[in-house]
Amino acid sequence: MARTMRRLLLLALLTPLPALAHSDLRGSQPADGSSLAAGPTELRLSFQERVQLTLWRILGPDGTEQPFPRTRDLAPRAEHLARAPELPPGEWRMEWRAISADGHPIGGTIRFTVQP
Ligand SMILES: [Cu+2]
Repeated sequence: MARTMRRLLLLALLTPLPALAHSDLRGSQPADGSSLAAGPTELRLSFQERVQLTLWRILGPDGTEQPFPRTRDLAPRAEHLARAPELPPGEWRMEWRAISADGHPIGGTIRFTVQP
């Protein structure tokens, strides 16, 4: 019994804590679920730690990608900025993928609406 308890304790000590795991998205511009009176001028992804973005794109209502200029510097950083392309009214999706500070792949989708 004592041996089992010791084993469980050891297992608990060796199991990594999720809180120390990967860096999550802290916020974005546009914000997820937001409804904008006009198209955004700037795009931003903010993370808890520095991450290396491997994908960042905007998809329109019909699923086509709306290209926007990215910096050539792909260094890991906590804040990723870009000048927004012209986004006509409709429902948009901003997709991103990154390598988090702990080396794990992370990703997400931000949905927002540009009002007519
Ligand atoms: Cu992780």
